[in-house]
Amino acid sequence: MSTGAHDRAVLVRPGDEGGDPGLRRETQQVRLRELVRRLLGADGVIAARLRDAGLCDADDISLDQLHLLPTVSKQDLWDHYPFGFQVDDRIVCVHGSSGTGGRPTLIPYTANDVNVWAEVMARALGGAGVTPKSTVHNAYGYGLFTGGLGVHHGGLRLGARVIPLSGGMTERQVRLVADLRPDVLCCTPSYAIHLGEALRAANVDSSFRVGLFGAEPWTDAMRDKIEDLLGVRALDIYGLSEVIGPGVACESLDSGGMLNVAEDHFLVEAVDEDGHPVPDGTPGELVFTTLTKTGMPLLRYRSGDVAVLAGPAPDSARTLRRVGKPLGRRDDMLVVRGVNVFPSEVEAVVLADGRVSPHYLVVDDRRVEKRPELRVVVESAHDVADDLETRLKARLGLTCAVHVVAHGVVPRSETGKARRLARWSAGQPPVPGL
Ligand code: DLL
Repeated sequence: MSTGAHDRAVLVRPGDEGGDPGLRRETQQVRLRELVRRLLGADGVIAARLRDAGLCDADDISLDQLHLLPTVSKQDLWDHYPFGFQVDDRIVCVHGSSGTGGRPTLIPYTANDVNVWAEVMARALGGAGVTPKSTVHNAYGYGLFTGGLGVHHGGLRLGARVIPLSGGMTERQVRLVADLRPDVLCCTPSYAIHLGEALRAANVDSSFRVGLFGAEPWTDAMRDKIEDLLGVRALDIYGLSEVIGPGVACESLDSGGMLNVAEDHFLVEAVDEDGHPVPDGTPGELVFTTLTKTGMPLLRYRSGDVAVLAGPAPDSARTLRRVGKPLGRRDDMLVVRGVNVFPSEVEAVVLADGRVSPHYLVVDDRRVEKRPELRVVVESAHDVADDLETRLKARLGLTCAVHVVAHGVVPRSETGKARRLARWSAGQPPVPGL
């Protein structure tokens, strides 16, 4: 009898995930007009912008002209905090992200929105080979953060057995891995490492076959570390609360290292800094339109996340457009002595070295204004500094200072998103001994 996750991707909704792209485009067109009709009817912030742009009738809009319509930014959501973008009062729950600078973003969901969310998350899990026989160890935080409940809704929709661990209390998590032998792990990539190390320390074998890791940027080098530590297939899952939460895009076992976008619900574009579309394969900021959401639907939301777009995976039953592993947020991109660097590019170099642990910190040292330095703190028992500096210089075109510290010095986070970047302009170093 087979139990748990399959080693092949399951199509949960063949007509939606595997349907003819031409037909899907027709559906998107219909849904786009319905969305614009809803927005104009609600007469809110987006309606005012549409009218200013000369669009007063939803029937006048076509997919080809989408890129000409006004966008919405995170600043707009803050300016109209808490619910200025809500257009339907049948709200059943609220989620959000803690955000930077202490400014939260709150997202109201209708029952329809929760239904869409469960649907796209069930598809994401199915693509990872999760079946109704699977046991899902869900260590994403439950709460306002969308990770925990998003996976939960999707797991239930699929009929899998979800264990709602939430974040933290790692000892108890280790205990339940030993007792329940879950085959699917869902958590941030940094917590996957933390849990894997805790399992090893406790002499508990990993029972996981597949994992869906996201909520923070991570590289293929990190993937190798996680796969090695936990014996899993490690897949990337992406999403943002403004759009729905996890499930906007997710790798499947057969998606060739990129993430399938649930584009029948979330239309995706990639644009340059001036908002102009970039061709497939060129990194751009992802812009999302929530075609089917009703509580707080967004037209052309600028996510701040940078990634490439591509067509469907050649050998997959899925016919969805794909997005590459997100490189990072536009506002996390460092400009050091004129060179643009995403912390994830540093990760790719650092973790490719087998002598370095997966715990590292990129420090943007601005103490001397005229001479910014990029410092990279790594944990290793070896003197890897010279090698890494040479490789970082080759990859980034930038001289970095690598500092090797002992195991355990770089701060870990048991809950929430990993902090990979520290900005240092004065005072104490972000890590002792720097
Ligand atoms: O992080 C939703 C989520 C939960 C996604 C669980 C995946 C798994 P927020 O807290 O609103 O929502 O944060 C959204 O996190 O704009 C990205 O900058 C970043 N992010 C999310 N997933 C990835 C990923 C959730 N796979 C913000 N790779 C987004 C890189 C990611 N960055």
